[in-house]
Formats: sequence, structure tokens, C-alpha cells
Amino acid sequence: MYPPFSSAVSRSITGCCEWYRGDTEETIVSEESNAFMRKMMLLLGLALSLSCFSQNRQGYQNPVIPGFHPDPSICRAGDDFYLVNSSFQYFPGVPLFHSKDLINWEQIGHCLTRPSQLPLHDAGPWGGIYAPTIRYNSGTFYMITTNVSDKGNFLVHTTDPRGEWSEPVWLKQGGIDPSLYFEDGKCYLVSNPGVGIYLCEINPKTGEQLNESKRIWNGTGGRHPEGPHIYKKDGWYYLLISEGGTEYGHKVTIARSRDIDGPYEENPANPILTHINKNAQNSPIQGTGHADLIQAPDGSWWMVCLAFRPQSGNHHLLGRETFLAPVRWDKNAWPVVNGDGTIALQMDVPTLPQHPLAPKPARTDFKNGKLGPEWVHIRNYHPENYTFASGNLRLKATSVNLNNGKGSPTFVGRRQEHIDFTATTSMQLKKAASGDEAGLTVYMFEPSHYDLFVKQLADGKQAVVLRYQLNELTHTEKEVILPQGKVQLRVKGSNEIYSFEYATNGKDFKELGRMNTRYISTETAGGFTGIMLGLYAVSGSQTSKAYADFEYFDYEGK
Ligand code: 6LW
Repeated sequence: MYPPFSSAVSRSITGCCEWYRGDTEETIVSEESNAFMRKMMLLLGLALSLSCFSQNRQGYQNPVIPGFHPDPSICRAGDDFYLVNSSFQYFPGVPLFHSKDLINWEQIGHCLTRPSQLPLHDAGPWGGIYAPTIRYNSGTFYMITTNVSDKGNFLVHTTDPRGEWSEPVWLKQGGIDPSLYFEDGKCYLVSNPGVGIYLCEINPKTGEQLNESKRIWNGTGGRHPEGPHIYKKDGWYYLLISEGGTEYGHKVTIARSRDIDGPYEENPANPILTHINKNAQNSPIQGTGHADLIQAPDGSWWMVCLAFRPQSGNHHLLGRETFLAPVRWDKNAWPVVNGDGTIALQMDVPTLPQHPLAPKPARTDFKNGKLGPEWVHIRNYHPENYTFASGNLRLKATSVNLNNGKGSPTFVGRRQEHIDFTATTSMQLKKAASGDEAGLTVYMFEPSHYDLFVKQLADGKQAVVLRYQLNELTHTEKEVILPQGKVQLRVKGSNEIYSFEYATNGKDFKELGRMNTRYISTETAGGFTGIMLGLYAVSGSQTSKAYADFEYFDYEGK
């Protein structure tokens, strides 16, 4: 995996042996002590090389945060990096990650955890929370974003990012993708209220706007100039933005000025990151854009950005994901991203000392009575419909179904992070009336999902069912009658196909059917989100007593 490193190990061992050999002519030693010394030197060389290995690793794998994690923004407090993503209709909102090395990220929670911070009304996959920015200034963390389904731009703040964040501080300047820049006790806000990037000064504690919004750059002519961030380096104010739209034409451009108000001059080498050109047309990564820059404690510069991985032709399903690239500054003081403005899945570059995280367990068994931060709900969920009973996650069936663009169905989901994966659950439907159902959904959004579920039948029996919902097309693909009791549901994902299986004894899975991935891809279904794997329960009746007990959820990706 790390070829430069293995050659470093062998170079270092050879070096030790040569140093030893150089001494032999003048030194009289017995053959045994000679062999002993040789062994010791070899061991010493190996130990030195291994300690090198743990500290100065080369290379990493992109995306650094796989699955639907778009619009990354990053800040640093000492040796700690924090990163946020947009979250649209999901609650809690704005996933928050921590890392020591920019490569290994642990989700430590969300910034928006209370309905008072995140009213989602009837937000869909084009609604709710758009691109956030995270910044750290004088002991306080700020996260600023847009709730396009509510009152627009706001910020929240905290001194402990692992704890609670403040109530929203609402802002006057509109547009999307707000960002903050702090200097000399002043706080500047940039966003894109018109066509172009606008700047104003604000009081970040009250939200008060302290001067008129002023347009400072229009970008280089690409559509949707957005995602602005300001940085200062060596007396220049740099304004980084994205253009071209978040699809295949996406790109990152930059301008600079000696004065924060401008005028801003364009980098003659723009765009500094894009996969729209010939040199990346065959890349497995497309749509690179929406970026943020960060300087590490060792002085190195890095960029986080979003991109997607097409599968099944030009379709992508996992949403826009978070990628990392090294940045250097050229002799004219412009940033250069990974040499040629493209990124790769395998990045063979020097990195910060790496701090790998413990591998995530495949099984969530619900026994500790709480859900990890990877689990989210659709819009403002109803906590009373989610309980833990006898080690199971108990989901109460309600009449809000998965096709409903309003309200919050009983649903809890986590992101599909790998193109090839297997997800399995074991569940039992209880106190159900005819037509009530619960199961596992491969969910893009309301009108685009594949459902594998257990349905109650009129005669006291139950059936395992595979159904698709594609806009106005609803179709039951297959239905198999089963005795009452526990059922295991399994979905396997690959480039082209989701395959759906069931078992009743926990081991002998039978395939119920297959569905093509592209019908629920972003290119077919639309939206800004990515596939969630959800557990859900639905009833036809508003007074239903039905619920489903889910014993575990296994997720394994390749
Ligand atoms: C986000 C904009 C963008 O606000 O898509 O890719 C929008 N970039 O900057 C929604 O994620």
C-alpha cells in the first residue's frame, strides 16, 4: 500500500550494514561476535525503520470521509483538526469530525442537535442545511451555514466542539455558503447573495451587520460562483471559491488582494482544482470542487474538497464525499493543488504523522441503548417513536410513510459509504394490523428508494416483500409468505446492482430480487444527498399499535 515506504525500510537496513562493514578491516573480532554484531545491527536498523514507519508514513486513500459528506470545511485548534459537512433534510444536522492527521477522521457528533437550532419544516433533498464553514478564533469555534428551508444564514458557536453548540445567531446577508474570516478583533462574512461573492463585517456574537455588503469578486465566469473562503498569507488576502455547479463541471478558483475589500486579481493558472479537463476525464473521481484550505502545525498546506465517484456509467449514488489533497505555494505565491490540480484515490504523497483509528465494528447491536453519531433521521423526528427494549431498537410504526415529503417517518439511517457493501438486520414485526410494514430501505429520498420489508397479512401470516418506489412508479417486485417470527433482511451493493435477500434462521439467505443502481442515483433521482441505509416502520392506521424490534444492524464495506 505504501511503496515509497517499503523502499525506505530496505534502504535504511542496507545503510546500517554498510556502516558496519566499513569498520571490519582494522578491527579484530571473533567470528561469533561478528555474527552477533551483524544480527544486532540488523535488528537496530529494523527497529529504527519501524519507528520511522509509525511516524512518517507516506500516502493515503481518498475519499478521507466516504459516503454522503459534501461541502467540507475545516479548521485547526492546536494539533486538532475539525471538519463539518452539509446535511440537508437530515437531523441532527452538520456532521462534525475530528482528526490529528487530516486522513483519519472520527465523527464526534453534530453541530445542530436541537430542533430550535434546526427547524426542517418540509425540507427535502434540495432543502435544509447547505454548505457550512467551521472556524476557530480565540478559544471559540464557529459554524456558519444556511437553512434554506427556514430563515437563511446563521451561525452557532461553542468553546467545546464535543459539547452543545449555541442557539442560532441569524444574519442579514443572504445567499448560500457563508464563511467567516477573523482578523484584529474583526469578523468578516462572505457569501453569495447575488451573482458573485459579497463581503461585510459582522458581530459574530449578536449577528449584527456592521457595514454594507459589497461585491468583491464574480469568479472567472463559471456558473454558480459559491463556497467562498478568505485566508491571509504573506500580506495577501486570498479568496477561494467554487464555480461550474456541483456536477461534472465543478472547479475551484482563487483570487487575491492586498486589501480585504479588493480589488481582487485572478490567479492566471485558474482553476486550481478541476476534473472537467482531459487529464482527468477517465478518473474514478469526478465533480471536484467546494474546497477549504488549512495549514498544518508543521507548516504544510492542505485542501479538503468534495467530489463523487461515478458507478454504473456516469451515475453516482454515494453522494458527494470528502477528499484531501496536498497544496504547495508556487514562486508567484499562488497555491498549487497536488501538482496538477487533480486528485486520485490512492495519494502517494508525504503526510503528517498518521494516527489510524480503531476499525469501526461491523455490528451495531443496540444493546447499549443509544445510537452512534452516524445515525440520522428524516427532518425533525419524534423521539417517542424510537426506544430501546430488551437490547433491541424498537421503532413504532406511524402513518407517515417513506414517500411523504412532509412530517417525519419513523426512520433511522446511516450512509452507504462503499460501492461494494453488505448490510444485514434481524427484525420482528409485532402487534401489526394487515398492511403494516417495517424493514430496510436503500433510500435516496422520498420518491426514490428500494425497500426490503416484512408486511403483516390479513390472515395472521406475514410476507417478506421487495418493492421499488421511483417517482410515480411503485411496484412490488416479489412477495414471499413466511411464518410469524424473526426475519433477517440483507442488501448487497455493487457497481450496477443492489441484491436483496432474506433468511429466517439467521444463515440460509435466499435472494428475493435485484434492482439496478442507476434508477436511484443522483443523476436519475436528483437532489444533493446520497444513499442512506435506513430501518423504518410504517402503518396504514393513525392509531396503530404496531412496532418492529431490530436486533442488530451489520454493515461491511470493501
Ligand atoms: C452548496 C454549494 C454546493 O451550498 O452545493 O457543491 C450546494 N457546492 O456550495 C449544496 O451542497
